[in-house]
Amino acid sequence: MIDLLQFSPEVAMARAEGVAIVALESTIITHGMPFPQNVEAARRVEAEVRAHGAVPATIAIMGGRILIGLTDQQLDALGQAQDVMKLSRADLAACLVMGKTGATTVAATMICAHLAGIDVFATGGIGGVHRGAETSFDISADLPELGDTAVTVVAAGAKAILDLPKTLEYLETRGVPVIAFGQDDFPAFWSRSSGLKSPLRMDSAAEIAASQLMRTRLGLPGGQLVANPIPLDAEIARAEIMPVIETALAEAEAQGIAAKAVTPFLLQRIFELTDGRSLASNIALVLNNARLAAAIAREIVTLRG
Ligand code: PSU
Ligand code: MN
Repeated sequence: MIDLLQFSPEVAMARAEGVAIVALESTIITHGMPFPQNVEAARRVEAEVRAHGAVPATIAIMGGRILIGLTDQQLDALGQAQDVMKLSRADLAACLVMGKTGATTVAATMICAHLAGIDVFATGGIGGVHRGAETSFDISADLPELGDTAVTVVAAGAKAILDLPKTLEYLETRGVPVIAFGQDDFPAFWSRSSGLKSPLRMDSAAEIAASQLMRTRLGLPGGQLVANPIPLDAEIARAEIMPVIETALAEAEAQGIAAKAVTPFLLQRIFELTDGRSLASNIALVLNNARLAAAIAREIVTLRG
């Protein structure tokens, strides 16, 4: 395994010294934000993790190896690369064997983080059950991954491009704790509330860390979804974002966008339709998640002693 994983110098040192590490995904860089804002945002998120006492490990696939932590040059190259594969559980092995460049989604990042012994992962939004899933069968592989792989994922909930009630039902079926941080409602990415109550609520990083370790003690596989509401000053009102989402969804349907292409298509259209405003909010919420993830990772290090 160790020759499949390639640790950046910074992450290798953190491992040697027992410093808390926070995993970060790369699909958000290649398929979630345009260049050059994507690379700039990725750097800011890494800096935020460092500023809060942990070391960032951005994960991607290059040259047949799983990179755990990217150097500045690798991050820059990834942010501009064309034809990067979007990797979920289904494609990870194939990408490694073919020696292609791949960006990891939430599901694939969880798998790689777990292999690298990293317990906590920060991102923006997770994939979920798409609207119309009863006919399209489009359910993100992120959801079953949360049921299988013991990593705590900090996200700002899920976007309303998804069917949020069905997403919560699916997570419940797969035994995934969905924990809203500091409020009762499940957040909806740009909005602090989805109008749905979160199954669980916690108000401290220590409790979230302790519950991940308790699950391990109980012999329960799988991770936790921490749903961290976007900061108030970065929120986009529901009334403003919902029509944009409806337009993007209608366009996706009219153009026959399907499978892996759905989420990147919707993200790009929403970015365009809000004149880039959605991006500023997106960056603010990822930074917020990076801070909470760093705090949880530090608590886990303390609890493990
Ligand atoms: N949702 C977002 N932003 C994102 C993604 C989802 O709000 O960047 C990305 C993540 O990498 C997530 C992936 O894991 O899309 C889900 O893709 P799909 O729906 O095809 O499973
Ligand atoms: Mn899908």
